[in-house]
Amino acid sequence: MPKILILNGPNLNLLGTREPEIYGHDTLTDIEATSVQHGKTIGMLIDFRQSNSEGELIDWIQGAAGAADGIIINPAAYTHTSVAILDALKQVDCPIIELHLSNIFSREPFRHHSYVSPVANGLICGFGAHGYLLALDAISRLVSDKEEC
Ligand code: CA2
Repeated sequence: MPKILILNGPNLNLLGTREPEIYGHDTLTDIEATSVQHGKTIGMLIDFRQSNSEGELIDWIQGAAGAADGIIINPAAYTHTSVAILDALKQVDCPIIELHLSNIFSREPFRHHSYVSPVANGLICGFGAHGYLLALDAISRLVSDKEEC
């Protein structure tokens, strides 16, 4: 069964507690549960993680080599700042999907640029928590043609 690493960046552990008009009412634990369930339905094993630390996210990306078949990443604010996450993702050989709950292009101009997009196979944004399921459907297509990272 293909293994998919879902990575979540800083402050996403606060989901469901503040700014529901932007990020929705689901907590990250809710999103993990629906992602794991959807993975089972479509035949993929989900490893769901969150960190507030850039270094830890990079360690996890590096650790995906040979261990995961695809990466879905919501880098949160690091989307707009992190050359280090870009460099780590460049070393990854498996499909990568960039994911955001909100539509970053309808928000402040500083959110319109992503360091991750150039190395992602595709970008899903603006669909709230449902975006995680859309990303799983999309990556399941991509991994069928690919080897591990
Ligand atoms: O829309 C997304 O998923 C973002 O990646 C979320 C990031 C933001 O910096 C990106 O531009 C877009 C922010 C995550 C912060 O999440 C919170 C959730 C609840 C309360 C406070 C922060």
